Amino acid sequence: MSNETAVVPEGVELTDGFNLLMDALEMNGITNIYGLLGIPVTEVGRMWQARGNKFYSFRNEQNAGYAASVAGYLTKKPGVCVTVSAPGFLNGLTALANATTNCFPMILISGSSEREIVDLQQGDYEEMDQLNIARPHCKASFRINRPEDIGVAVVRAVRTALSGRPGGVYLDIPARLFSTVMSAEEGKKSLWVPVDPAPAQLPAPSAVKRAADLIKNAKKPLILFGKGAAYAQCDADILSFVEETGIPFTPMSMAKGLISDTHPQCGAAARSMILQESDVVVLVGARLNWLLAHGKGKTWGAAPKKFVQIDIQASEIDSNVPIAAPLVGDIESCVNALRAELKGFKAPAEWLNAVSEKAAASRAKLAPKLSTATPVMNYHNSLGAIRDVLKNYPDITLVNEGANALDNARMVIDQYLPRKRVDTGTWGVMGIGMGSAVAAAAETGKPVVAVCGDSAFGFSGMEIETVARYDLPVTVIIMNNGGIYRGDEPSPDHQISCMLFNPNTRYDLLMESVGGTGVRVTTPEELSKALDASIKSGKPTLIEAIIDPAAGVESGRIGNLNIVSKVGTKK
Ligand code: FYN
Ligand code: ADP
Ligand code: MG
Repeated sequence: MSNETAVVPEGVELTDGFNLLMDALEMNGITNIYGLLGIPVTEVGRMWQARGNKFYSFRNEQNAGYAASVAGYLTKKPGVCVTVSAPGFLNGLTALANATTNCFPMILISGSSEREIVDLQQGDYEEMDQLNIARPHCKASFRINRPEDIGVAVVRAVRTALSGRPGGVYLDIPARLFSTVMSAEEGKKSLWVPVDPAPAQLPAPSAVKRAADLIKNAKKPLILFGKGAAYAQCDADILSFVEETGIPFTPMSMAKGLISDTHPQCGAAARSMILQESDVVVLVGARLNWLLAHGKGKTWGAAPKKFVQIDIQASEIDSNVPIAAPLVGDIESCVNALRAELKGFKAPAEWLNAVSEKAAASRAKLAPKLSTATPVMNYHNSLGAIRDVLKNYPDITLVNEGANALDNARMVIDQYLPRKRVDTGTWGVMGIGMGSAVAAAAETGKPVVAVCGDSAFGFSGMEIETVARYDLPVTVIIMNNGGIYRGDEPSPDHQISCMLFNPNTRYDLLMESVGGTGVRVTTPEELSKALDASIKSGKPTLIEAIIDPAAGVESGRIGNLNIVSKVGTKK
């Protein structure tokens, strides 16, 4: 196949790779690009903005990529990240791999070196075989070599990112292609929009009957929603499924708010009890991975457990334990097929009552801790203050990362609406905070509150300049306990402990230095006041909440994963 581009006759109107790429993205409904410019993609940003579209320029490509992936999760259109070659591509690749793990649709577009140099390893500027390095970490990796192929490449990238299990796609564009010209008329003919890029996938009627029979015979059924159910955006169907059947439910962290945490059938505050005592568990867009103890062990109790699993990815079924009733298809089709088959079914009322009682007891036990004053704020009374303010703003997007800052906020802060909580996701990634906050503000147009541990914030902290530069309605709350996990680790002779930060760090002044508002608070009352004022202002604000260095536990609620030496330090 010739790699030569047809010679264009004199006087014919021309287009080029830059414009064809932007035409194709616009045709697919992309308006926001997240990225960091430089050789050879700088003009992409300028020309994208010249077309009246938004380009959000970051300080590190990893954060731009996190933003693009969250844009994909929130909009069901692929989030687009643009980077330079080699190091910029590698920074973006971390976010692309994370998007693929989280099942968020995202397209990473990186400039790259010319094939004739890379393939002979002749040492080009930022030379790297990006196409092949990306391939194992995303759904698909494509390279475009001719301008007339840009259309089909973008269509393939969009369809691959959105269809089936959503995920990341890499588009590799060798530098020269951007400025390669071709006839504008021929170029236009090479572009198209994919028809139904994320087609419904209906479950087999036999599978629906098998699942419904299992549920109808359950004494203690449970519905467990994952972020796949939140992503599906069939919220009314999901609520009807729960209320028609009377089955208690519990959400994984990013599915919180799919149905309000205050719903009478919500068993989130009775998590251990419902996982251990349920006899049939309906997984809806949730994987039985490490977050669910791989479906076995004491988390699930000793009694035999039967799983119904709704998932669009057939190979996810039986990934960890036997699934008694697989329902392979898209969540909307599967849930509605089940509803039809379960017409008239109601779960045993005594089971729902037992769940509600346990949940109410847990909430009542936690409540006083959320308002008990302490000499220095802890996670409970600081998050109690945040919760009470956010109760008044249900459509705010809460971004959450950290260890104790994550685990305690997930427990304390109720969510009322779908897709209003974005957090560390399946990998438990530190550093998703600022990119997620920028994307949530850009895509929803509504205020965002990011509750970050001081360690987690450090991974992407320079992006507060990005937040301030775009004057976004983002409030960053840093739970500053002075270290990773805790701030009171004893230091060895002549060193500062590897787990500590400078206790006098003034994160509030950092935000002021980049043009935002910085506030340092030491009490829940000050925190409430500053948070409410910030949300009302709609301006970029950082609130540094001073937290007791002795508060928190190593690794938060996943301390069971910690590894410690059995023999101690051998000098
Ligand atoms: C929950 N709970 C509550 C409430 N909500 N009690 C009172 N009121 C409310 N509103 C109870 C719940 O029933 C549990 O108690 C407990 O609080 C914790 O609830 P959670 O967080 O839902 O459950 P758990 O056990 O922590 O879930 C396991 C997990 C979770 C692995 C899914 O810890 C998680 O998502 N961790 C993410 C960790 C991570 O990614 N960290 C980032 C890297 S940290 P019991 O029912 O009594 O058990 C780097 O080191
Ligand atoms: P959580 O961590 O919240 O439990 P996971 O990310 O583990 O959620 O699981 C999400 C699952 O949802 C993935 O297995 C993915 O294949 C599936 N999924 C995503 N979107 C859909 C959809 N529209 N229909 C069906 N399954 C989906
Ligand atoms: Mg900390």
